[in-house]
Amino acid sequence: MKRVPLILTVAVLGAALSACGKQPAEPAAPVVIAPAPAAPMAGMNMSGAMMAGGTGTVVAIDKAAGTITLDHGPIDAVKWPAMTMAFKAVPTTLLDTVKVGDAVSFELRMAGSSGEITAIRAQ
Ligand SMILES: [Cu+2]
Repeated sequence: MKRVPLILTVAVLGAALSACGKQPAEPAAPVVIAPAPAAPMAGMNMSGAMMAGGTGTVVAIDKAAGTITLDHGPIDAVKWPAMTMAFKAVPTTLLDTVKVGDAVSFELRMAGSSGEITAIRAQ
């Protein structure tokens, strides 16, 4: 008679603990863009837009779309792994300053889940 409640208590406690333990395992958003005023992050400039710099290789330039596709290395400021992706270039005159195959360094102004290239130059 006395063991049943004890077993139930242990089972409930165990379930609660395992549910609790799953919390940190939930996938976090890979990139947090919205600047949190209470917790300024490294790389944020005075205007509130987050800037991030990186290096990579120009994979493609799309003048109609105004984008430069970069095979870029990790960007620590926004916790991005290395990847290949297209960025809008602002101003679009940046499209003419590099060519496919160039090893480049660049600056991004974070916008939404991506960013805009605000500066780029061949290394
Ligand atoms: Cu990327």
